Amino acid sequence: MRDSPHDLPDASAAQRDAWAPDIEPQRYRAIWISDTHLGTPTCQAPALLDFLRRTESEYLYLVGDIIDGWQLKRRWYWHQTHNDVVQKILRKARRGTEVVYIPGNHDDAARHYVDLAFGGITIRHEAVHKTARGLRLLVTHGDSFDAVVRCARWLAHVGDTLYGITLRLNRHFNAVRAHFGLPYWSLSQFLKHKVKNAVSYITAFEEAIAREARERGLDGVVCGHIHKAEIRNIGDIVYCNDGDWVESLTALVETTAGDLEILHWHDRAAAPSPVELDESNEESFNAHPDRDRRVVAAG
Ligand SMILES: [Mn+2]
Repeated sequence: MRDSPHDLPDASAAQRDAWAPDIEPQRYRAIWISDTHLGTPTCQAPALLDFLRRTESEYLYLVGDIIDGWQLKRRWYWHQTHNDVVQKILRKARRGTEVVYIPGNHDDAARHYVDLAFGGITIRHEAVHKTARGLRLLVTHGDSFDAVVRCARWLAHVGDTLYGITLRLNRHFNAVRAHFGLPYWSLSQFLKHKVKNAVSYITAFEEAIAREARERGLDGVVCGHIHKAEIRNIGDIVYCNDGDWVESLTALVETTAGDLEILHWHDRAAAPSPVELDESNEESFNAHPDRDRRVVAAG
């Protein structure tokens, strides 16, 4: 099966050919993606498109923060590749993939349409997925387990790099404080404390969501929200997070045999994207492992 070439106004003939090569997509039983944040320049839509073209599944779960309504309200951003992602998902639904959309906090407007279907995509508040091996997994975005620590993860990322800078800043800062007769105050200690809080926040989030699955008598949970892909056991519960498509480019999949895996699209030697991006979008280009990884706050 091949996709018809898209009408990309600025695509060369070679690029259009690259758009529709005979790629046999990898088949999975189920795929979970979340935190794609379409509608923001940080969304890595070309990589996501590449992923969607190279994979097929019986079930496709969109686990929230798919379209970033918060950002769009602030500033309108919609690249052609974002349309292509939406079209690709709609086409999958038409061709028989059961697509379930579970809104997150950034696309919470879609929660008004829970239990309705649009273009073959069903919107649900949450879902329970049963794997081929019989595991019953709660599927939820995860923001309801959030404890309002919005910038904590950002701090966790930049904490180390900032350390050197803060030490210098700190000296000047405390010189000023001393001038006004104030006691010494450590900025770096403050930041370190915040980083430690971020780590314990993530742990608390994971444990809270695992507890919920346990209380409902389920075997595991699939969520997103904190932009940290992972599969691990928390007690007797399988905790799965499908990651994000702004930084880590990850998806959770269930193989046809019923095993759960995380796919890292960064690590794929992906063919160059056929989509020509203009200068301003270059940063959000492609699943190339050499690219600098972007630091993005979870939310
Ligand atoms: Mn979220």
